[in-house]
Amino acid sequence: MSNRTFTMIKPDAMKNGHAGAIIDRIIKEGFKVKALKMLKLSAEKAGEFYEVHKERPFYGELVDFMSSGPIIAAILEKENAVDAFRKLIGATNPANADEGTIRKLYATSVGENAVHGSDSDENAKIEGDFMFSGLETF
Ligand code: FUP
Repeated sequence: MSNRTFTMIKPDAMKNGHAGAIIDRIIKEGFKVKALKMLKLSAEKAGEFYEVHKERPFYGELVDFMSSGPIIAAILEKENAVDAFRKLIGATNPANADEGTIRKLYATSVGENAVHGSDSDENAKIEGDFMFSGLETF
């Protein structure tokens, strides 16, 4: 089990002014920040990031949304990081997310759901390497 995961604060949460509260919550939950930056994905880069969803009906909207404004990307460290972080963010659809989770508190809809969290150790590594160079990772 790896102790790292990868997250993005998505354009809806950025636009709605929740980035500070989300980062504060993540740190208070015991995650250590190992990389962090604000950036805007091009449609091409967003498409590449979500390549696994290419055949899904929401792919076009997802790519448009994720390239619609700045995001904050981060690599986080904690014991059992992938599972612990997915528990903290809650279900993909905020309507189904548990009370107190980040998506319940800050997400807009299933498509605009405030934060990303890797779904496996393998993807955490792939996604972290996609967004950060070795010089930016601690
Ligand atoms: P999650 O792992 O919780 O981020 O969810 P998925 O990997 O299943 O989905 C990735 C992203 O696709 C979601 F964050 C938002 C988008 N999505 C939709 O827009 N509609 C859906 O029905 C499912 C996912």
